[in-house]
Amino acid sequence: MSTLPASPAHRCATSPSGDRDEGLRVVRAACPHDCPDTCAMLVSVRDGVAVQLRGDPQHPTTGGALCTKVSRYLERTYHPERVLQPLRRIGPKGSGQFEPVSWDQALEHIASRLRELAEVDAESILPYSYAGTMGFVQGESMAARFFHRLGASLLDRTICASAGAEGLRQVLGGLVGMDVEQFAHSRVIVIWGSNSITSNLHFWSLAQQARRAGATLVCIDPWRNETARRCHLHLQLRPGTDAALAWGLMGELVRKDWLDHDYIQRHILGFEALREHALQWSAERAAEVCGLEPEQVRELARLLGSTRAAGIRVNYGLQRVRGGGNAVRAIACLPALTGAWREPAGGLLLSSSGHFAVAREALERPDLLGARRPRTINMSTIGDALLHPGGGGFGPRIDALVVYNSNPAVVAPESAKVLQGLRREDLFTVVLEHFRTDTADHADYVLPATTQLEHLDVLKSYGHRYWVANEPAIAPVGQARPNSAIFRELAARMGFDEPCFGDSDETIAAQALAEDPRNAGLDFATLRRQGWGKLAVPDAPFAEGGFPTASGRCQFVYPPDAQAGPEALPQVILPHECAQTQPELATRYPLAMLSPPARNFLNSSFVNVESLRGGESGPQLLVHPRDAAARELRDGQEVRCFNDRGEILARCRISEDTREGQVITLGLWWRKLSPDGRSVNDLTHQQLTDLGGGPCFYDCLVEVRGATQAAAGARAGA
Ligand SMILES: Nc1nc2c(c(=O)[nH]1)N[C@H]1C(S)=C(S)[C@@H](COP(=O)(O)OP(=O)(O)OC[C@H]3O[C@@H](n4cnc5c(=O)[nH]c(N)nc54)[C@H](O)[C@@H]3O)O[C@H]1N2
Ligand SMILES: Nc1nc2c(c(=O)[nH]1)N[C@H]1C(S)=C(S)[C@@H](COP(=O)(O)OP(=O)(O)OC[C@H]3O[C@@H](n4cnc5c(=O)[nH]c(N)nc54)[C@H](O)[C@@H]3O)O[C@H]1N2
Ligand SMILES: [Mo]
Repeated sequence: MSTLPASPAHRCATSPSGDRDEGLRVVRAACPHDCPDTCAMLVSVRDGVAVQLRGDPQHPTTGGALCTKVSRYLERTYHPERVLQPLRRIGPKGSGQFEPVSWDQALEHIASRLRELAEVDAESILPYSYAGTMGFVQGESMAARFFHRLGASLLDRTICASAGAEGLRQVLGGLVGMDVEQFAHSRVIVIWGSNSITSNLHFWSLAQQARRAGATLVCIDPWRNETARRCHLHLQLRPGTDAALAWGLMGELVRKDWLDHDYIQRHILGFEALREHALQWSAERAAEVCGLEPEQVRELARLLGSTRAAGIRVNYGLQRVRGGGNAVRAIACLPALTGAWREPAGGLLLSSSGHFAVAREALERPDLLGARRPRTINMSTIGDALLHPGGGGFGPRIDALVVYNSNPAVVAPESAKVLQGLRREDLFTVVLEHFRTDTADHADYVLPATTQLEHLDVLKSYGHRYWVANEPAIAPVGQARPNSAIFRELAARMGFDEPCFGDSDETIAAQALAEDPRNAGLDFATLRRQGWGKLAVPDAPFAEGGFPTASGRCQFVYPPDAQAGPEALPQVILPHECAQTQPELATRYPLAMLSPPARNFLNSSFVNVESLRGGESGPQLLVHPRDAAARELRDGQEVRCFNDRGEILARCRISEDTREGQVITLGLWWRKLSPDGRSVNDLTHQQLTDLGGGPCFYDCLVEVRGATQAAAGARAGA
């Protein structure tokens, strides 16, 4: 048992060696990163310096273990390249030339520029943020209040999950599903569109427990990644064909009558329409679309149809293609057909975030807009929005961009346009950051932000059911300030005098937890003491139906209408870029490119941590042996991967882990830390998903050539 007393900061503690250490303080923290695991952490502090960081052994899903990257969080916090004071641009846009200025000068100038713009039209100002930290205090609270009060354009935060979220909402009613801890008891686990060992490590530990107890593990992924290699079955389908696979499985379940008729009758809307349509999907037809063997489809249907405790772990990897929203819809129908929801260890989990009762209105204060209804700009098309004279179609041009918790110069699709936008000399850009990222290099002002060890916060999770509190462990490094403090200070300088702009971080953290039975009576004071607390949500939330949809049923059809026809069912929508939908493009660019997360990075975070960057050894491109042979590529050789939008250089890795006709490159390398100064989103496009307006990162055609061959070709052509 832990010897931690129940207070936020413990005056003395047991040192790692086990001795009582009077100078050591252990502080409860939460991993802030955009990851389903949201680990509870313990930080040891001596003389004001954080000396050790570890997973909380008491927290059930963290289980005392952190991933490789977050166990290097001290290296990141004390990194010699942290931005330690406010910086003002002195060179051309994007040159990364800055001079230090005082906080007072920086904030005064920023406030006066924003005031000037707001006097003409506040919608010319755009916040740009995502999940650099998932905390409510340093995320959308004081910042949201500030932009609402200002009347700035609203940002649609679509860059990661909006297609899947909308798909799931249509079927289940929200981001709800299995308790991840129950996967330990599943008999069949299907890992669908996720490299769990990389991106959901603590779920993988639970899947391992299940496997040791005899469970069958199945992976559905176009890449034979490290997770797929460790599963019993791997269905290595063509990217963007998941909906067809789900229909093939439904066809089998219906034909073989592996259905829970009682559950269907009581808790499903639209079964008749689905049944008829499913009968048109033979295993052969699905296999043909997906590039699989029919027997693989039948085998998986048999597993799902014969196992109640079958848990499907879907992750966001499969919804970054045109049909991503409908793919999630189709998959989400499966556990209702077989009655798997009756079991705590059966059903599906994409995200647990909808189980948390969050007081969003109290945090974000949309009421500060008053009667104003500013336009909304989709963050996934920021490149077009910055370049459009009407800021993306309607309203004024974007004249000011305030970036926090995000790195759009690397993470947003079609970088050439994003960079061209960021390089506009008439765009006023403020970036709140820990580091001089590629985005920060384009700022007029860079403001130094605190890391998780330096500020207070409270977090929910999208992978488990615990609220987690984060206590500051150390004083801010250099002159860094929390995002919340920066927006509070800007609000004061703008003359915003509503009382909510005076709320302290403690007050905001307390506001985050809504009064709601799901929060199990938890409040921030309790969380601070305990570190974390679990929601009161049933182990098997839909054992008796009760889906949070309009109809209260699991909705196979949308909009929900008992008479709906096939058009209301989940659709099979092929990628924007593939041989079927764009045959001409596919003759020039025949290879589908995937760019999923690298194990040692978190999107573009941690790329500048040397010990982690070393582990990834430069941008690599996985090429199938037959594709390599056709292009006379050698393993280890430098290659150009390109299309009409751009090109990147990478080291060729010839491997059967990818499909023929498909190349894979991992992670989001900083441009300035890549040998060629480029990044993979130079190649991706800004077309959106079927639902939710999400980006299509894994729906992208390219061609590959040896780097030297290409140069020779260019000379010959000249
Ligand atoms: N180490 C690490 N952990 C991370 C992240 C990271 O960058 N690094 N990112 C975090 C973030 S932001 C998120 S959103 C989460 C989830 O992150 P996700 O981006 O969902 O990451 P993965 O779960 O690894 O899913 C990617 C997998 O989807 C597969 N895939 C690609 N296209 C398709 C397809 O069409 N169909 C199917 N079935 N599979 C496909 C890829 O081959 C890859 O194996 O993870 C988080 N965790
Ligand atoms: N090609 C391709 N592109 C992708 C993906 C892909 O798989 N392939 N994945 C997509 C996905 S799933 C996502 S979620 C997005 C992620 O996109 P982003 O949310 O932009 O994620 P990061 O790259 O981690 O950048 C977060 C930045 O926030 C900063 N930060 C962290 N904490 C704080 C803080 O407290 N205050 C301030 N001011 N800054 C902070 C970090 O230093 C970091 O630079 O990228 C997307 N882009
Ligand atoms: Mo994400």
